[in-house]
Amino acid sequence: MSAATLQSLDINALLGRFDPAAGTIEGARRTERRLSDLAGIFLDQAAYRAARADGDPLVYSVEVVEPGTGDGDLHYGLGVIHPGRVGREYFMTKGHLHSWREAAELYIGLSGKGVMLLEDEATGESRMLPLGPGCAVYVPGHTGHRTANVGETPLSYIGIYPARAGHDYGVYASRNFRCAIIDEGGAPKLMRRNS
Ligand code: S6P
Ligand code: ZN
Repeated sequence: MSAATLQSLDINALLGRFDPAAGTIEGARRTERRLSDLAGIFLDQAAYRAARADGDPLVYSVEVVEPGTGDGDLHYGLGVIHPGRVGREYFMTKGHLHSWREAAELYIGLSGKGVMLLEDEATGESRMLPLGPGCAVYVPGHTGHRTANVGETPLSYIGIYPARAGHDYGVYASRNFRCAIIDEGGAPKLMRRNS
């Protein structure tokens, strides 16, 4: 695959018009994740079953722009996580590592109140960082990342990553992150899982 050049990209690839409230970017590819897509990631399984009995709400959406596929190209996505809880955990993303493990990513908070859970793949060391207006989070390579909405309004953010990063969901589908983010007295807290 050859890298994108100024001549080969049309205006829709060069100019991204986005709406952080709607979670849309003109011409972007959209993915939606509902509560039913997140089975098994929450600590409190009874609370998950109770929430599912009530329906299947939209938990988050991502709209992705992929202008080029060369090694030096960038992709970016606009994510919106809706407010909600399952037990003491917040609505959150599935979370992933990049298939090309070296790939870093920059998250820029646009609205709402969020946190990111970062997990070093080699050591398992976990950190929780704030994400919201005025906060950017740098996710280094070899680092699993998950985002949670810890507020009462939609959390929107943009994530920018190398075009060749790819998404590896397999690791956390089989063993989940080592830590969970739970609501403790109205504030998010990082807590080690037992399993
Ligand atoms: C992509 C970037 C984000 C996520 C989004 C949803 O590298 O990290 O756009 O795709 O936050 O999370 P997930 O884990 O479902 O892809
Ligand atoms: Zn990522």
